Amino acid sequence: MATPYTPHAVEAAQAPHTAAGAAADTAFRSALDVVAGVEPRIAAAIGQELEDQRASLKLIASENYASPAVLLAMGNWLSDKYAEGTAGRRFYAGCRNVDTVETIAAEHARALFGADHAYVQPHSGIDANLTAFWAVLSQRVESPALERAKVRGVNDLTEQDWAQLRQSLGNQRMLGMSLDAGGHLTHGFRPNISGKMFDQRSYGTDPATGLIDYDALRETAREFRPLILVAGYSAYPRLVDFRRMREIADEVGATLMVDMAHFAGLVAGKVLTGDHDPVQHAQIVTTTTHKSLRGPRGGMVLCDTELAEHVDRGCPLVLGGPLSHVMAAKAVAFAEARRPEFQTYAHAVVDNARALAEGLLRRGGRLVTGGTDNHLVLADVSGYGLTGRQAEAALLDSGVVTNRNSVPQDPNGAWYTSGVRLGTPALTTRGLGTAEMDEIAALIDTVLRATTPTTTAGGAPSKAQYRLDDAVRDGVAKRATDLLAPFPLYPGVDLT
Ligand code: DSN
Repeated sequence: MATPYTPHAVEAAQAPHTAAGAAADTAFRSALDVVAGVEPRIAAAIGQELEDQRASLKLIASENYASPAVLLAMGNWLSDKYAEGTAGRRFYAGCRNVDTVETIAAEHARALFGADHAYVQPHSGIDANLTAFWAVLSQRVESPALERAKVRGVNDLTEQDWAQLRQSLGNQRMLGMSLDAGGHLTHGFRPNISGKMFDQRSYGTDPATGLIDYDALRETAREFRPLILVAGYSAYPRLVDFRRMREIADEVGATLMVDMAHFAGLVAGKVLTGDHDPVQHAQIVTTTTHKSLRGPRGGMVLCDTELAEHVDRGCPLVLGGPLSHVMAAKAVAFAEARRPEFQTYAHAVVDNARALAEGLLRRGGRLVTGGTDNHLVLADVSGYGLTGRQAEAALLDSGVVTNRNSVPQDPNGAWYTSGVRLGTPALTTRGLGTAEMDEIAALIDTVLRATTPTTTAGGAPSKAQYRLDDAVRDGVAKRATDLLAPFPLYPGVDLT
């Protein structure tokens, strides 16, 4: 029997009747009064965002709700300081407090994940990945063009520079998970800079099971011989065997890099352990800090000691000055994640995702891989006769916030898609449990059954337009509101 999750002690302490709750309420209200004194429309938009978040059934797999302590750590004068370099070795004077903040954030991160080294400066997941790619190139490849890029910065490189750079780097290769199997743009695809830096090839999933086919991946790796094997995903609902990934990487002489942006909270919360813990197996691990990890919007790189000096050159090689106020908030979030309650939270995220998956399957839904082992569910909505875009919009009309997503070999491409991605980190933070997840599955099924594509002028079913029964929409929206009512968001904060 799973331990029921009750909101994190830090959140519970924000209840209106406690001193901490009153303090958070005063802090946010005072801050907005100060903002309103200069630009009231911005204060109003910030306040409205809280109301919107409170009112929506948020199932976006990459979002969460950070604690008041994390949010408040970002709104202060640390933002005013430039601090290029690393703690104790800055290009600016007067950085002692930034040094303190960065050192504490890195200490917490190393302890939380059992990593040799933590670099907490990346501003986002893309920045963290870019830092990691350059670190591996810098460690393993000698190139005058790379040295020039380190001095000039990558933003100033032309297409011709890129071609020369790739050539001078020996046309290095990257093998990552394909986009439609759940990989990420930053894993070597053309719209991202990683696709310009590397010759890229993808591994997919088994069409019959939707699972990673490690034997096929190994064959591809043996033939392609990448410098970097990238593991990790943003839309794969199952466990990844990182021990096996490392064996494949070692066999072909690749560095194993894992992008754990989506599931860092499950690693921190000890859901993903042993073969499923990327930090134990990969030489370099990147993440965002705001998804299942529930910190501020930002990124981080963890790595083995041998890569540390290369990773630490992220700024100024590919990053602007570190955001010291965000590093402070990362430190607070990591401290929260080291508390035992976070492990209960992380397990509840997965229990909730399983309950959501089972609820959809029981009602006839189709899920990629037939279920989930992590925080997300990828529903194939083609069985309802809809595209992902129609399903996403009809659910939004009904107060259920999701995002459309490709399914493997998606006939509708990346814009319309055939899938909807559903994630449980945010609603679990609010305290919703498995019973509520089953009810949410019922609401989703009800909306999708009541939605039909309209036809285009030529008589074909539209991929974007749809008709949704008004009574169903209103009934589901009302039920979503009722479902959220016992789980207030930031209960201590009253901006009215
Ligand atoms: N935008 C994130 C997501 O939704 O998965 C990944 O970059």
